[in-house]
Amino acid sequence: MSTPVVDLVAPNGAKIALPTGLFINNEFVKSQSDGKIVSISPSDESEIASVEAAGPEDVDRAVKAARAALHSPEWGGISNTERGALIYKLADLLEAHKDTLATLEAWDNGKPFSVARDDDLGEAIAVLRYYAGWADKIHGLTIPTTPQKFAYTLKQPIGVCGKIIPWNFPIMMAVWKLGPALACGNTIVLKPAEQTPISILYFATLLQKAGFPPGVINIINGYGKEAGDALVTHPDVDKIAFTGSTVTARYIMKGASVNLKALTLETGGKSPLVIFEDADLDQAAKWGHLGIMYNQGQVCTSTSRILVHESVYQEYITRFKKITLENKIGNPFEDDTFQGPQVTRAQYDRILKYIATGKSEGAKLVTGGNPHKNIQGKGFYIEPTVFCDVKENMQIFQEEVFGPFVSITPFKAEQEAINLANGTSYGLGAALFSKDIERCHRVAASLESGMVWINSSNDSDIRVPFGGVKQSGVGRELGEAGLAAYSQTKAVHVNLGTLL
Ligand code: TXE
Repeated sequence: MSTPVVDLVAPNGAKIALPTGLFINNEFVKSQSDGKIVSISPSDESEIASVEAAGPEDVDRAVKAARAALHSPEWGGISNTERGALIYKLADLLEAHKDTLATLEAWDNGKPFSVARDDDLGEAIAVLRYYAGWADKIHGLTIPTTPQKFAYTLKQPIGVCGKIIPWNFPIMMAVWKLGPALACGNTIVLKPAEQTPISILYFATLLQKAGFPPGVINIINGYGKEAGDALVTHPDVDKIAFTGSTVTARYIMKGASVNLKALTLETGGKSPLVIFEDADLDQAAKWGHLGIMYNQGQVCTSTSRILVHESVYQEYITRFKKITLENKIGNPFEDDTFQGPQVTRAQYDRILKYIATGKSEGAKLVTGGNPHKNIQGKGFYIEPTVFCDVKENMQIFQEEVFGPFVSITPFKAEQEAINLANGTSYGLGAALFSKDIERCHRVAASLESGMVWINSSNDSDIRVPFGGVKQSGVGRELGEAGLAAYSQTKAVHVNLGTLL
């Protein structure tokens, strides 16, 4: 049964016709379990729209559609170049509909509209074009063995890929996972986060327009414990790619064991930023601020622990605080807003709890530490919060807060800084500032993380692998490495003359 399209008028005046159904087989359909998700604006806590939420029967329907599409003549039977052309087409459509997608993103996520349009959508478009270009450059090898044998490998799709994404970059996370999977010829069932269900529905209309055959990409909004769990444990899903919390990743690993699914997991972090005594302090303060406060602090790679050499410690704190106080907190649709509200009340409450923990653990509050009062007195706004004198054994040093919240800790020597940087269960990103090139490379090699930024922070690039070590994840996304997660290698042995 088809589902209603709602006519929305966004806070910036944009009029948007939004489908509300589950997107299965290129149609918007009703949930068989009658599930619903109500999307809430974090800026003023008003209701935006009610959309369908999938139950296990809907997940099964979407998986069947993806399975049927996998070897269909329209998808499995076309050339890699044609698949690339479809992905290019999708990128062009995203570009043409950038403002609408950014409006929906800012509305239910709370991020500034300009960030959604220029950064999230800009990157999503670039990722699609990057992987579209790869589509017909993925190939196996011939392998010399003996004169009696010809051996070669084929790169084949993994199959039906379940994708579970978070709410901090809804469209961008979807595209990070769709781009390489499509380039390798897989089919997809994507479950967005329940906190941000609307931009992805508009995105689904573009999949129809781009001309992807039915069943190749299915998008089912739903709750983690229902739709997410049903996808993870479904026996006909070949792979799960997940971005979210480490706790959920553990459930996923267990659930996926039912049929030994392939896994890519990108989880949390508590990434360090180390500032040595010879650093350019001005640069270190600017990058350090952006590295944690960008996107309301809701970035898995945020450099949320700043470690500063004692000789420049006070000066660094002064400069960091100054930048923090200069940035505007407020309405995501105002041009000069740097920080919008946190995504949900749950995240807002969680951050306030960590602020209370920081105070009770004896860390020194430099600035912030309270809800931010906006004009209407509504919305999930928090003052950017800086704690200094944070000790390694404190909870706020060890646990991911995922908000505009940073801890600053002094150190005396290089090895102490490395030990502190490596002193958590996470290993996603790390950054360091120094003018000593030898030290930069030495320390980069010693940091337990999947990525290191030297003299910057969170300066990732779609052509470079992204992912973590330790409890920050399994596998890599982006770049050529991101393709490895979406094809499997088949070895073919051809007997050229050994008679039995
Ligand atoms: O994450 P969840 P939440 C971290 C961050 C944040 C915390 C909690 O610290 O404060 O996680 O956020 C789906 N089976 N990150 O609760 O639960 C869920 O529906 C299958 C870091 O939002 O991990 C959503 O689609 N799926 C992070 C996705 O998992 C399940 C981004 C993420 O939700 C499931 C987000 C289940 N049992 C949060 N339970 C990053 N790495 O960028 C939930 N889900």
